[in-house]
Parts: sequence; C-alpha cells; structure tokens
Amino acid sequence: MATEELAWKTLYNQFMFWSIIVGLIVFVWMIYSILRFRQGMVDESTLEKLEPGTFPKERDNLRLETAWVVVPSILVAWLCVLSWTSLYDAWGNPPSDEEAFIVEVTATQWNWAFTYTEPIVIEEVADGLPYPIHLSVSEGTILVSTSTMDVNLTAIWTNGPANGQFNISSGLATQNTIVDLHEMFSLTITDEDGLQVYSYVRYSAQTASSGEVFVPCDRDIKMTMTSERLGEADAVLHALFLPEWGVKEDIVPTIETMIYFHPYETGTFDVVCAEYCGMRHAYMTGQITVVANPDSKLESCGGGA
Ligand SMILES: [Cu+2]
Repeated sequence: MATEELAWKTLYNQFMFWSIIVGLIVFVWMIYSILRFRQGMVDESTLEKLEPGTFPKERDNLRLETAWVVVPSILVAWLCVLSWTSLYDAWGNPPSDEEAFIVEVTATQWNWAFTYTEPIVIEEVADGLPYPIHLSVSEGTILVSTSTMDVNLTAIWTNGPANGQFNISSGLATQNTIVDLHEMFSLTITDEDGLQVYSYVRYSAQTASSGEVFVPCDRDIKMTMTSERLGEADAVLHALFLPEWGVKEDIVPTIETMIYFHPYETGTFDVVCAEYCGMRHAYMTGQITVVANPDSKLESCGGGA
C-alpha cells in the first residue's frame, strides 16, 4: 500500500477511535444525567438554592477542572500531530506538472467541464473473449490484429467528422486513412452476431467533456480549476469534491485553484459540488472514471500481474 494511502487510513482509524471514546463518555454521562435527575427523581427541598450569576465557590474541585482542561488538550494536540502527515500529503507536496496527468476543470452554473491536456485512451474488451485484439492507431493507419483467422469481425470508427467501417476476416486488417490525432478517435468491433467485443476511445489533448472525466490509474492526477460565467449565469463559488479520495477544494472566480490525488484502482466514482452555488447546486454532479494504465505495475490498475 502506498504511504500516503496508509497515512490517510491511520488518520481515519485514529479519529474514529477517539471520536467513539469521547462520544461514549459524553452520551453515557448525558443519558445517566437525564434519567437520574429528571423531574420527580430528586427531593427538591434537599437541593441547595443556587443563585443565578453566583459561582458556588465552595463546590469547586480544582483537580477535576484541571483534568477536563488537560486531558482534552492533550487529545486535540495528539490529533493535530497525527493529521500533520496527511495534511502535508494533501496540500504541501503537489506533483510536478511534468509527471502528473493534468485535467483543466471549468465549473459553471451548473456544470463541470473537463479538458484534457494530454491524450487518454479507454480500451474495453468483452469479458471472456477467447482471442486477443490489438489495435494500433497512427496518423496514417488503423491496424487491427487478432490471433485467430476464424473470426469475422466488423470495425466501425469515428474520428472527428470522419468515420468509416471495415471487416477483419483473416486475423488482420489495415485501414489506410488520415487519422487526425487532435480529434477524438473511437473504434468499436462487433462479431458476426452483432455483439460488441471491443471498444477503444482516444480523447486527444484539448478535448473537453461535460460531467464525465477519465483519468489513468496509478498516476498522480492534478486538476487545475476555474469558475466561469455561462450565459447570464455569473461565475460563482464552487468546490470540487471527490469522496473516493477524500479531496475537496474551492473553486473561486478569478483564481485558479488546484487539487491532486493518486488513484490505485480502476472504477467509476462520484464528482460532486460541495459549495452551495445556486438553485441547481444539488444536481451539479459528475463522474470520474479511472481507466487501466498499461505502464502501471499494479494489478488493480490493469498492469502486469
Ligand atoms: Cu457548484
């Protein structure tokens, strides 16, 4: 397990443990007091008549008072020290622009727009496909190969405004066509029964998507965030919150803010706005999908097992 993940887990467990201890003491004491001293339980004539605004000096207990100041202070100080590593991790040590996968986030009322600054590939192979499919895309060719001659597959591709279709019948197919790698490229392959066996999408740098973002697994992800005016709607405060990684940061008009995290497994997770930003704030949601990263060594990231 990566160290930063471990730091967060320790922090979470420690805070949970001490919250439960403190909660137990408070609630047991409170419930006891509610039951023990409820009306009718105490003979009122035996009560001392306390004067409002006058401290009953003769009843003070210096030891007890010292204890309830010192013990919680030590606890709070201990939790501060404990959270230092994790806080440093979250705010003090951003990945460099060269290493990180950077996504530009633009928040409007009430939408998330994500722009890639480098290409990202999303490749999906049907479960249990008995033959592998390899695809390579370059400026001039689309090349598909399978390890079997006995299949008859159909590939449909789109690339910006262009699109086309071809058959893969002898284990290999080449399409010579101009592929514009600055445009989004997608290709799906279906078998004889029309079932989709393979899909490939390559978002190029500067592709913007709305409400949905893809990031590679096992890589530092850095999001730079701005708030913008959309039509009549003013630029207002938002906050990007990614519960999966426990990171959240405000998005402030005229300022660029930043958030970073490191996914260790693939999957689709929530994106929410955590700063009230107007009528449709509650619907300002999105989706972040962590896709397999062939460069990763982690099995959970689709890397070499
Ligand atoms: Cu918002």
